Amino acid sequence: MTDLWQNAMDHAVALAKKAGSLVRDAVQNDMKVMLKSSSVDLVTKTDQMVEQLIIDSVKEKFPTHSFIGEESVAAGEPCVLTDNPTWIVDPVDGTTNFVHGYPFVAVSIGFAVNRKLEFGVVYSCIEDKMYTARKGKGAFCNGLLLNVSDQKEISQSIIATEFGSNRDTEVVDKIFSSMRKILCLPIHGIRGVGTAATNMCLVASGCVEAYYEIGIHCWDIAAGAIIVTEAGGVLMDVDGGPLDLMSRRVVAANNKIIAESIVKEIDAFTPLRDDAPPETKD
Ligand code: LIP
Repeated sequence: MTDLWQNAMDHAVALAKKAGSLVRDAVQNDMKVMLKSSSVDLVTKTDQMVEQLIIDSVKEKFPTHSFIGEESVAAGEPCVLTDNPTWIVDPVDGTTNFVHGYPFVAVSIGFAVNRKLEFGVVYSCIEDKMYTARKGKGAFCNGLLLNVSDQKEISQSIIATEFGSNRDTEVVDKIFSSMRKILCLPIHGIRGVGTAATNMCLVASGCVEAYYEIGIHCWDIAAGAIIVTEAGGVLMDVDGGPLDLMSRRVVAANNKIIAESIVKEIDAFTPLRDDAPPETKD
């Protein structure tokens, strides 16, 4: 079994490289932008083409494995995590960045067995940074070992977050309220590069202490989650409970002290779960 997952991880790295080079080539050329859940939830031909390339290759090499992909789910495929080995894929994390030529775009491939993450691969393709982690084996960027920051003082920390793609004023008010409270703790600063996967890799790299967001999806965070824990970090829900990949809420931090300091300030809300029955989704 162990060798099989290593084989799958090697394949994920190769796929992420190939996908990343397609994404890099398409930046600023592929301007065919389409809309998904709202006028700010964007998708391009490249997202769809890259996801199809990954699915086809995974199906050929690992025909019994399951697949959850951002664009397949958008096209009506189920989003349910079972015990079966499952690839959880965001072909272009940071689609808005991609469309605008803002230079942070990642291919994110997480892999879970028995609903537990076994490995994660995030390729920040404009920067040419390949982040990888395998359960129990550490996290790496371009082959160099990653460690989270050892900072324990929230007042000495940088926190990453995003505004997401929900523009309901109630939701936007909560996002700003949380940010305001966290900023005024005070902390050194708030950052966000427009891709959840890359934000999580920055936590793993030790240059931001934590990342939190409500409204992300399992494909945005699956790979980054194991990269954070393998770099020594912690994951939790925004209410301080255990992370639930399908809940669309995440706190990833260098340690529990920093994670809990943030949790106290977040005005939590509960988006519709990724695995909610299709008839409950718009
Ligand atoms: C995006 C995330 C980003 C988040 C957006 C969106 P996409 O993923 O990575 O951090 O704020 O809501 O989910 O749609 O570019 O794959």
